[in-house]
Amino acid sequence: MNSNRFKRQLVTAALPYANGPLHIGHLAGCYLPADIYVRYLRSKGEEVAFVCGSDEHGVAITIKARKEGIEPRQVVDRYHAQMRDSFAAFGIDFDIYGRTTDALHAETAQSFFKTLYDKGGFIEKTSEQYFDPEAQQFLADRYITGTCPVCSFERAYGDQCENCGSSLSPNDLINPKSALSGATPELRPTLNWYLPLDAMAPKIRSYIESRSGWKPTVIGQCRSWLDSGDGLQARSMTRDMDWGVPVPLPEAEGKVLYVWFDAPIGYISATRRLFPTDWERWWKDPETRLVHFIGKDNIVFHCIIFPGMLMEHGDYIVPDQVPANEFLNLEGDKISTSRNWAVWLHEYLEEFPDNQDALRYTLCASAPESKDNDFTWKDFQARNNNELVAVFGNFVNRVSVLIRSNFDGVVPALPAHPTERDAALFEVMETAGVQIGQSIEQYRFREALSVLMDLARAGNKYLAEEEPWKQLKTQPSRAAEVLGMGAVISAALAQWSAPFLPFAAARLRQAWGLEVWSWGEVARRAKTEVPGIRIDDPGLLFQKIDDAAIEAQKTKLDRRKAEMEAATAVDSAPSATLDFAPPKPAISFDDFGKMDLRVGRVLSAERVPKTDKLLKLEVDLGYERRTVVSGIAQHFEPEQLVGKSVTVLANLAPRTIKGIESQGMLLFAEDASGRLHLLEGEGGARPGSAIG
Ligand code: B3M
Ligand code: ZN
Repeated sequence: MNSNRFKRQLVTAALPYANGPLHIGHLAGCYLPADIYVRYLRSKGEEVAFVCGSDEHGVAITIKARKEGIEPRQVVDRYHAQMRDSFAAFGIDFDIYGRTTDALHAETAQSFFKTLYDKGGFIEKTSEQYFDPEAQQFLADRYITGTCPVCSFERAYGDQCENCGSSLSPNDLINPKSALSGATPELRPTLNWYLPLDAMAPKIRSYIESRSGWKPTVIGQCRSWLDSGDGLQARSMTRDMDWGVPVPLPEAEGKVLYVWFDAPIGYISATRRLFPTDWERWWKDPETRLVHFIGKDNIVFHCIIFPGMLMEHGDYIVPDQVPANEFLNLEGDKISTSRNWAVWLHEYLEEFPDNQDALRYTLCASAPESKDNDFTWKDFQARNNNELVAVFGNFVNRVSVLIRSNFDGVVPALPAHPTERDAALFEVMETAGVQIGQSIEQYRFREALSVLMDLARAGNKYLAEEEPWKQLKTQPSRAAEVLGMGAVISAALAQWSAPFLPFAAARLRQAWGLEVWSWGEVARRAKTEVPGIRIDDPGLLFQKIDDAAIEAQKTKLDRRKAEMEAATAVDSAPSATLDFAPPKPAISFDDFGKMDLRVGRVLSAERVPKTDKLLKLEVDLGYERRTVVSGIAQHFEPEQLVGKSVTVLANLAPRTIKGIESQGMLLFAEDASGRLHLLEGEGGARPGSAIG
């Protein structure tokens, strides 16, 4: 791998969708390794920019908004702020954390699109897409539900069946329905702009084959895309949607850029925000190395589609490295936002305050670098207690305490005549710095971290063999030398641990009054500059985590699992075989708040003459009486209702039915066969009680 031909590095981490909080899988998948890489490069004095931001477009956002009955804008504002804060709290040190709803982003993405368009880089194609005649809009795949052709699950989505995992297209669904209105969607023709990936395949293939230093998992996925049955297919870069960057063509009214077209351009627009005047050298100078940290589900977009777009455009450099990670599981199960199976970063911060390094450490030590890996709370505790506390923390603490209590806090001089053991320890230190750096440059962060810990281990072993606490009485001059050695190793650890454990490293450096040293100079400067300095107490660098804290986390997960199972049992048992009315579109809280729902008691009920369906009821609302006409005569005998409590929509505008003014509406539960039922338990509430 030849990195010398580059002058600077532009490092990106995938833009997370702003539709939910961040969890440990995000951190382990790309943000932590990217941060370690960047911190290391900075400490070498390299010119580097670290760019990220929120991905605020796409169906992921509109679905979330619909679920909550709020606007997409509110969703992205909320989660953008939350994600930005979580990243900052964990020390993920971006130079910029932008957002794709930034106006500068729209301009950047539109102009990129326009350049490709003017070059004839798109194919215009009319295709038949599902359209919701009630909601009057085209439907994204996710907005179409129906029966899975593979497993017959009745609530499969147009892009995927969550029951059997098959990936689907909306046309595969049996009995498709719009999730917006429940209507049966119709196919209607619509014009979209396609990137001809099929025609671009040879160029993309030679790009992939000319990469060096890529992980086998990444290259493997790329080849399987290129070699799959029909090879690469043209892919539409526009969508019939109203949330996104508008397609900058007059004939494309009501269409936006495909989120996977605009999101990677988010890296470019964020760089423009960061360096308004000279952003181009980061994107257009072949001496810039572009490195994308991502998770494995984003490989095709970063290794095939985005490079294809960049090559087609012509002015840009292409990604040089795409160190994608595999997935992190949690306690043996796939992390899942919808099933709430995750360790959320904002919750961790509350439950383990000031202990971000412990999580950074565990996630790096067991990062899914070459295969999926599992996070367990037990492992987290063991790594924290047996490695961070018992090895790293213990070593530094012993050196620090002994120097402060016996040498007035002044680091003693190094041995004038080093023993073999002294020399061997320094040897370990010198090679550690080189090895950690090499491993990081090859994106082997676990290996880098274990070399760092081996240095702390070597320090501990040295202390155990020399026993300076005994030498202080028997041979004080040797004790001084040993502690001088220990202080030098501690200072090196303070510098080299910074990419991994930035909080502890900063605390130690501060207490000892050490500046940040350039990576390659650490060993030399530690030896020459540390003896003679006065050190303060850094306090305990790491805190022990007790069994109770771990048990509490496991209990929380168990509880969530039970809740999840209960929910799916209710969901799938009878419901899967029954045909419920389709869910209605979300309403806002304000809409809900306008409804005046009350408990009413039926005082009398009688049939409305010459009708089959209508009953006329007198209902006591506590504060007044109402006459209500209700179409329930086929479900209840009038006398069956007298004395019963019912739910009344009390502020529905009066309507005259068969000459009777109906002053409200009664609500009942309807089962799958269409029969109405009184809600059990309504009997307890006083008439007039508000429901809500
Ligand atoms: N937001 C997908 C994801 O969060 C997408 C990444 C965009 S990177 C340009 O997994
Ligand atoms: Zn299925």
